[in-house]
Amino acid sequence: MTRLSRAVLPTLRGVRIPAYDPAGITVGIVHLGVGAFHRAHQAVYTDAVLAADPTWGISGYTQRSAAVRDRLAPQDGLYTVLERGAGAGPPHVVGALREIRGPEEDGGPAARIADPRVRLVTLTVTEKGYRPDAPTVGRLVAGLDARRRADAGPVSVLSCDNLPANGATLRGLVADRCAALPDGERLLDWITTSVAFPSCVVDRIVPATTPADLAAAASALGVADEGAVVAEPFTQWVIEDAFAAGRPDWAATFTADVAPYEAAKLRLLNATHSLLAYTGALAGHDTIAAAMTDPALAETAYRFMTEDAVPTLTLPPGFDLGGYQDTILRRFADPALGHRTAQVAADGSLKLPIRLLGTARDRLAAGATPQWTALAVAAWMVYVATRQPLDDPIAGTLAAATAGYSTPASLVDPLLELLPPVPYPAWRDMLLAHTARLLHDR
Ligand code: CS2
Repeated sequence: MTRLSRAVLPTLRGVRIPAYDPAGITVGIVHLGVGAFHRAHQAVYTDAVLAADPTWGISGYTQRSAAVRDRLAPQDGLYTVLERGAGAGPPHVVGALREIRGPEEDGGPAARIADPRVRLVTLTVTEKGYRPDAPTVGRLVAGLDARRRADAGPVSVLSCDNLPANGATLRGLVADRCAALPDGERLLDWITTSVAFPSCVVDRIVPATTPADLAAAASALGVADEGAVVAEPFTQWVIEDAFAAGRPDWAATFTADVAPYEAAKLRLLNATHSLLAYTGALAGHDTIAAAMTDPALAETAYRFMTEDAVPTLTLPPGFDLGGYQDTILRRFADPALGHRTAQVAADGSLKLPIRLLGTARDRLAAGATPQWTALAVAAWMVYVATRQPLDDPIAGTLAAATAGYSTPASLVDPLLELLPPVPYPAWRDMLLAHTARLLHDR
């Protein structure tokens, strides 16, 4: 079958194609981590501005394997976003990704970051990418150093991952890395005056692409697309408008402070997602939508949000909380996406502290009993003990900690040691009660 490429664009029918000639676009953004999420989120927002401003093309670097490059390079970087679920639009071919390279190809992203035409570096490297031993920050710092030496001017670095204060967090990691370098002080001075780290909140559910999705793309397009991604119709991006060298005119929400949006998204959407992933998987559900068909789990999700998470939030003025919660539950329940519980359950050791433990601490400090939060963490504990091999950067440590558990305490206590502290005796008691019940029900 013919492959998607610039040459076949004019022959495609019933498909949205770029409103510009991809060959006429120059690179203004370097992106680290060209996974499905980037391709269905930031690249789509950028695609929409390129007809009016062709200077914001994306140069993408994969962070681990070069598989995405191998799939996109023969297609001139083009790929399709297939929307699934209520309100889905037609297949959409995106042309924003103008270059795609493996992590260390041509010396890695440093030379590109040092190009004066580049004014923005964006990242989607997941929670794992911000671990102190992860290569991402080193690559970014090398790029910023190359840019300073080249006198290429100010630049912004925009983290698009699900972390609290993602901009400030990344700035802190960059500063730590600079402090460990021989010439780091000069570099840090330059970064302080020339590099902005705005925060942002990203939202779109993008499951891992399956062979069946690629087959669906081929039949929709009439040509093969090895880079297609599947996404829900919903998409949202709230961005702190604090850039150092301009930015694309994305159809996003720009605001002075993203913190209230970020807490709502992490503590309502992502936390409930994790709750459903672990409780759903333990109940034998393969997908989040299947878990939502179980009335007890759907009610758990609703009560977790309402009773535990919402009281901890300070919402932006005029924020429609009821609508936000309903939309989340509706998105999770849409059976068209096939988002796997195992995918959301991955990397729990990094996700739980961000999504659930803040809510636990805030509620316990207020004298409340965050039962549903405890259920989510207990379900993770039972999942860790019973679903080997785990997909988690500390899988080995988790397996060793839970090997040979025989009682709730022998499961809960070693795992509590591996999480940031929630220093309230009631917390451990709740976890013991929930794990006892979950182990009994298995
Ligand atoms: C999910 C997120 O995989 C996960 O952990 O909770 O990827 C979620 O789908 C997105 O944040 C939605 O915006």
